[in-house]
Amino acid sequence: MTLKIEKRAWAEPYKMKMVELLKMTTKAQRNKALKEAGYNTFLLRSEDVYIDLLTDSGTNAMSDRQWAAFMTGDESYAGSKSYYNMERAIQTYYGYKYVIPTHQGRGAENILSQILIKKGDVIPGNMYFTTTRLHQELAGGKFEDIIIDEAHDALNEFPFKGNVDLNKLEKIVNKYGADKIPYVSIATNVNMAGGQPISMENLKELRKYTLQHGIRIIHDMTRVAENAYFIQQREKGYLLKTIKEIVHEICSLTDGATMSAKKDALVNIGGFLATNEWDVYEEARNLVVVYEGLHTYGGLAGRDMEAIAVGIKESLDDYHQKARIGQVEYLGKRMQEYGIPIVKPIGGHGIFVDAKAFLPHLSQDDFPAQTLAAEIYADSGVRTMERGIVSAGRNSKGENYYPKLELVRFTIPRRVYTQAHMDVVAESTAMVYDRRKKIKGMKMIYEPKYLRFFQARFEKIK
Ligand code: PM9
Repeated sequence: MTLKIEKRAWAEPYKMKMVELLKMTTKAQRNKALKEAGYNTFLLRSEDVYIDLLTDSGTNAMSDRQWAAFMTGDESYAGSKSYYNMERAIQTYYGYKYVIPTHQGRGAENILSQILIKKGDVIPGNMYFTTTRLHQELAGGKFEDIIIDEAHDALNEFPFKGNVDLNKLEKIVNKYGADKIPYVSIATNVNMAGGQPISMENLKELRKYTLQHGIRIIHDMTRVAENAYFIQQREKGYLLKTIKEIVHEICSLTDGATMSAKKDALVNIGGFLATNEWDVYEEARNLVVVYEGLHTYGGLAGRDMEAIAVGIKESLDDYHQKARIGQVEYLGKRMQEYGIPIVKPIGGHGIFVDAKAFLPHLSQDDFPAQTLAAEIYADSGVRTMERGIVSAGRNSKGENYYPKLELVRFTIPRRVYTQAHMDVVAESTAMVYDRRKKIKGMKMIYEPKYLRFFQARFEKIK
């Protein structure tokens, strides 16, 4: 009786009932596919991909209970009972009063931005997100980053890099006036910072400040349960609280939300807008019919709304989040064993490799993260995504943004891959790291007008 194990292993709270077979490719096939895709991993055909870590968006495996709920979907055009089931889940678990379904997160962002933002308004937020900022800009607003400085430093180990710097917010309020700020945009588990959480303490301080100035907080709750897991594990006083309780508390500190249910809520499509304000709801109910569909389906089938209702509940299970984030940590630690530079602390939905540190001989104009994502695909068929200068796009004057973080995101879909898959990913990245000095950059040869990272094309620098 002398065996002592410091930290017992995590494992998935499910087993497999069905598997999806994958095509294995040769290096020559992958090089051809890459060239045809203009060296943009978004333009690859998924059948040419072995392990797909492009995104955790809509790529989750649904549970047997979600598939069973799918069969109960009520496909009535109006007043579907599936809508009411989804509405009840959102009201019960998140606590928001009014709910508008949308086909995915950006559908909710579009409607909300049109309702709340006027030309000349300013929207402070804890780091930009691509679609969110674009909708704010299209509605006539301007995004201002108020995340703490630590978030822009890949190596800083601060446990809550999603926090807001209240001094930065105060400067913006003083400069523009509170009446020019329709809301502060707060993401839980900040995607572009590397899946980094905001603390409850910081959110409470922000709530206090915004109440004093009559400013709303709109919550991008796409990965709220992952944020809650970090609060439970890292913040004083939360270890004995459940993820369900923490999520409810987070939402209670905000006035409304947009959500891409394709992430935390464990479905393949769907989203919603939620608000506690009747007037905003009333406007959204009017606008949703223009862009999405009637306010009781918003572009979704009844079966999708049933799956979301069940997925929300499953996402709040403590064992689920422990295994989910356990897997992300496992990949991060494997990469660290090989000395690969990654964003620290390890975040919630993936590992973010620091492309500037990986390829220090490339300038940001040589697209180091884009280049690295292409190299990793060529090595092993593992698909990742650029989160750097290409994703950041251009400002209103047409100049490139130069984000401090130039990252490749290895995003892990929920309940899809095994630990052995993670080993393959780590080894492949290590092989590319080993020959990093020989890697040359790329130039952009086609740039679309909006969200260029999705469709831009590149060529290797000879
Ligand atoms: N995020 C992601 O891969 C999918 C599209 S962008 C590559 O991370 C946040 C924080 C997101 C997000 C999507 C959306 C938009 C809003 N907020 O994709 O429209 O991470 O459902 O959601 C993606 P939809």
